[in-house]
Amino acid sequence: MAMERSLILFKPDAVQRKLCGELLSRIERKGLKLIGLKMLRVTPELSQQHYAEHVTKKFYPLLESFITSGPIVAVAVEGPEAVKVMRAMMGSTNGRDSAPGTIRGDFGSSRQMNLIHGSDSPEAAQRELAIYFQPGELQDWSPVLDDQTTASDER
Ligand code: IDP
Ligand code: MG
Repeated sequence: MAMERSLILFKPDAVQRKLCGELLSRIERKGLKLIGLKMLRVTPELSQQHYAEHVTKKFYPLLESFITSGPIVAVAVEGPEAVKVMRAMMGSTNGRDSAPGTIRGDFGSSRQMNLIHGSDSPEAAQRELAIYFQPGELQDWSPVLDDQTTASDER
């Protein structure tokens, strides 16, 4: 099974609404391993780097102004198929379309202010993790409960 990493951001709306604990708790309870965590303020330059694929889109100016509007929390997670697992937990982009039970489905109704970012592929995760974390800021550790939560062929 592919052990993957993903870059997760709790966006400024999640910080403002004091939902960081709730979101982190969902990630931990799902069984994903936290390997990096920090609070920071996204600059316009960082936003353009992160959202390179969206910079030329019509909605980008609004997105940049939103993502730079306040502090965010960056989380690096690791686990079997972590990218897919996180995207499923997040729900679809627009909170109005996201299924109940997902983060975006449970806590929001906006297409832009949708609380959380998660890498959409292992390749994107690698690129995005390098933007937000120095290699030395990611922790290599083995959860002692692994043998209670995952079979040996899933690790
Ligand atoms: P994703 O976060 O689900 O991967 P993307 O399409 O990659 O969605 O868009 C990145 C972010 O840009 C979204 O999470 C959302 O905050 C914002 N966004 C996406 N589409 C729109 C739009 O049409 N209008 C305004 N903001 C948008
Ligand atoms: Mg995306």
